Amino acid sequence: MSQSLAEKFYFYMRLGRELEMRAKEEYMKGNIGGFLHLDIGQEAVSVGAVFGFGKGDLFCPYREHVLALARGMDPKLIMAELFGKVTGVSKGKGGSMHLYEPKLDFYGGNAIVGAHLPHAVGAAYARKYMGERAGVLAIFGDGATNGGSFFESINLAVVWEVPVLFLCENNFYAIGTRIDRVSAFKDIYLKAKDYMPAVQVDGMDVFAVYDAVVGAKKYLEEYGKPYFIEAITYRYEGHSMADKGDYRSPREMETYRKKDPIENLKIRALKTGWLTEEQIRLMDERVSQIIEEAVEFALSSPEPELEELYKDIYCGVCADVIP
Ligand SMILES: Cc1ncc(C[n+]2csc(CCOP(=O)(O)OP(=O)(O)O)c2C)c(N)n1
Repeated sequence: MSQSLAEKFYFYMRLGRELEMRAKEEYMKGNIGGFLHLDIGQEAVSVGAVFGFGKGDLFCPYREHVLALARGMDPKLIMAELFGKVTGVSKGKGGSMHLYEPKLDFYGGNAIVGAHLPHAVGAAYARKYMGERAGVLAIFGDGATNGGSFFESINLAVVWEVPVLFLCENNFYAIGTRIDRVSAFKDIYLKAKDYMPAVQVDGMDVFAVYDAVVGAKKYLEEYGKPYFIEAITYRYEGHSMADKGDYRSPREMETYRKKDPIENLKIRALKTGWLTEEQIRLMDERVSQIIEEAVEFALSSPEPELEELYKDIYCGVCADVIP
């Protein structure tokens, strides 16, 4: 069991990191525009959470590339979306913050901090109303827990008794603002613990995240009520491409780089015999090839036509009023 999980975790974390390193490069070349928020350093949370949760609706923040990959989104469709090409998963009109695919129960990519939390509670309510037992996973940053929509959502999830797993990626910063300047609690799970079961895990350890999420999912299924996990993690890059992230001390950054989720999984997997050097080499090669193909696909895809500007904005009757 641990062996196959280690293989899957390593592959997806590596794929995520490689996709984002390449996206950073392509951004600097001018092939990607708009916002680009990288998950580099935080991959264990994204991968551990998505695989631990299994089936169910997923509501994500704008730092969602690795979450989408782990959910099964094609890297080509992700890369093309970042490039703003018509072949992208959101037809090139959403970009990095708006990867969206209902067929994968993947409901964004949301740009407004905390705005997807009420959506997650609403989706869980709808599932319950229709007699389904599926849970909903809502992922957000520590900064989001200072906003009203966070408290409204955890409150309503308790009142309505709906199975939402609230998963906070605590990387200690909301853009350049450090957590202790804006949050009453540095341990974010304390904000939720009077509402629902709430735990804190090491978000740099993919197995720890996975185990916690598997446990939480069982709780959702058994009791049909919400649950809260805080994963302690760290982003290596700035908040987005517009930010160097140099408000953090070199010592702090070094401390977390030593906890690198991919390197540490590799060391552990080699030591326990879950993976061999050769298996890792083959996976690294395969990842490079997939990313290369994704970039070629994005580069050779066309841009959306001008008429596309007015499509997919309104649905139903409202669509008629658009020229
Ligand atoms: C409602 C709202 N307020 C402000 C912003 C601007 N903004 C974008 S990201 C961000 C920081 C969010 O930090 P956090 O929730 O910790 O997530 P992280 O970026 O660390 O993953 C802010 C304030 C926004 N997008 N939406």
